[in-house]
Formats: sequence, structure tokens, C-alpha cells
Amino acid sequence: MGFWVIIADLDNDNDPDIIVQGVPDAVGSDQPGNEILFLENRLNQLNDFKIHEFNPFQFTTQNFPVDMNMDGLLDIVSASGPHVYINKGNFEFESLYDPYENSIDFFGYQNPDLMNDFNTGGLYFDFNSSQIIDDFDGDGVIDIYLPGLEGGYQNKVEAGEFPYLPNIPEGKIIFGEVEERYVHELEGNSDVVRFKYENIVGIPEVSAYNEQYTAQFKDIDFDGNKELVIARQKHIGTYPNNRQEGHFIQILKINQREIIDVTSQFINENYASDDGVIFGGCSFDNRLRNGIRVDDTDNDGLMEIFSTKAGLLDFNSKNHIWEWNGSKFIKTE
Ligand SMILES: [Ca+2]
Ligand SMILES: [Ca+2]
Ligand SMILES: [Ca+2]
Ligand SMILES: [Ca+2]
Repeated sequence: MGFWVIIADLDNDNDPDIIVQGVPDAVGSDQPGNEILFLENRLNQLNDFKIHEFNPFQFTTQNFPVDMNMDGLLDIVSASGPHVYINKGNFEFESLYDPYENSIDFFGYQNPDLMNDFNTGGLYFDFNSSQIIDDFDGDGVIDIYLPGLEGGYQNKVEAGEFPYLPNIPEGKIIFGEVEERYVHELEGNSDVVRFKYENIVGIPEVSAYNEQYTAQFKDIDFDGNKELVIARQKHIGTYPNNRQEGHFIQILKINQREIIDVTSQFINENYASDDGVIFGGCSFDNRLRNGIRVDDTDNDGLMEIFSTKAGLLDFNSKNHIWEWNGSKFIKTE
């Protein structure tokens, strides 16, 4: 539950527009109040934002912009399905010709174990609000990083939600691949980006800190290639008695489609548990609650990794900072 915004130029006029989506707290997804809105940025012409409503086939709060047919206009990938809505310009989007056909036009579900089970597609393409869309292997085609909870599928098998353990990593990068296909919405053949089962590569696991929380893809050592920096937490218990503890910063280099864990070479004192005690029974909280930021925030030419301090109920949260010293991130706070 909750609202979030995505900033993206949806009409290709070089100014950023806003996607507003979400569900109010304590309101079911089928209740009034659910809206997906595009706010058209007209600040240089009429000095306002024009509201455009977006009504996907199935309501979902997880929609994100990717140019799937490579025409320069960002299309909307909707996590439900997943489905792709082709951007026709002027904030108009193609309706789905057929939800099933649309889904297989853009997503390859062909798991050798599950040839005929369409509903399992959601397992492999379980898009969420913490993914990163970028070209991770540098081949010019967009890819998607999807964080996950390691051991989560096993938990679902034990809870009877899945009949078997899927052969798929929970945390992964799905590398996009260009294929020419007949796309019903475009009424013809087109090169489109497809996300396929066989192009999924797992993120190296960290067993004691099994939840990938938030991440950033930035060039932290200024060698011209971006690194994937993941904030992890220890996720224990099962719903509704689950709990997140501590933090672990994982750093990955990506060489084409090989994902290499360079954490120990790149950062010191990168983890903390949550076992301190202050204020009587209150636990000293080492979670990086608001995730991580990776930037040169003090303009000294070196990157920092840090979490933003949470307010209100999270008054015990720690605000750690690691500073790049030219060869390694050193904890300074
Ligand atoms: Ca715009
Ligand atoms: Ca497009
Ligand atoms: Ca790529
Ligand atoms: Ca780099």
C-alpha cells in the first residue's frame, strides 16, 4: 500500500512528466481511490500539469516506463500480466488487443519444466517497485534488475502456495533481447524488446542477509562502468511474524552477462546486525530503512554510499556513511 511516483518523459518533449500510482493505506485494491495518473508537464507553456487518466486492463499499482518497441516513446509495462501498453504519443496508449497475446509478444515464458503453464509467468517476471531499468550488459538493449527475497520460493512451497520449487533465482537481472515479431497492437511486424526466461541471470546470494532491499546502479569507482550496489537485510520469520534486521552492502560488477561479486574488495565494515540494546527493551536498529543513496554529495569528486535517516517512528535508525578513498569505501559514520 502507499503511493509512489515515477518521473519520465512520456511525450518526448524533453521535459519530465510524472506517473502517480498507488493505493491509499487501508483501502483494498478494488475500492475507490485507486488511480493511475499521468501528469503532463506544461510548466514552460501553460505553467501547469495536465492530468491524463490511465486505465490498465487489470488494475495494478506497479507500472513502469520502458520503450518496448524502440520508437523513442516510453511505453508502460504493467506488472499485472505482465502487459505492455504501447505509447502512441500525446499521452494516449494502445489498448490490449488480447491480454494473453500481448503478454507472450513481449515476455518469453518458455520454462522447460512448465511449457504449458501460463500462470507461472508471474513468477519469473514479478515486477515490483524496487526494480532498476538500465542497460546492465551494455549491449544497447534495456534490461531489468529485480530484487528478491532469497528462500522466498521455498517458503511458498512449504506454505502450500506453490506445488514445486521454481528453477529461478529470486534476485535477478532479466536481459532484454530484440526480436522481430507480429505485434497485434501495432498491426504488423516490429522489432520489440523481449524479456525471456533463458536471459535471466541470478544475483549472487548472501545467505545471512537474504533480502535485497533497495539498489543503485552507478559508476562508483569512475572506471567508466556502472556497478550494482545493493542494500540487503536479514529477513527472518514468516508472515505475519516476519522481521527485517541489520544491513549488508553488496557491490557487483557486471561483465557482459557475468555478475561478479566484488564486495570484499570494494567496501570495509559493510554489514551490521541488530543485536544491540538501548532504552530498556528497545532494539538498536541498524536497518537502512530508507534504502541507500550512492552519489558524490559533498562534491569532492569521490562517491559516498549512505542511508538517509528516517524520522518519526524510526528515531533509532542509524545513518551510516561510507566514503570512497580512491580504491575502497571506508566507513566514516
Ligand atoms: Ca514531457
Ligand atoms: Ca515505444
Ligand atoms: Ca542490455
Ligand atoms: Ca565503475
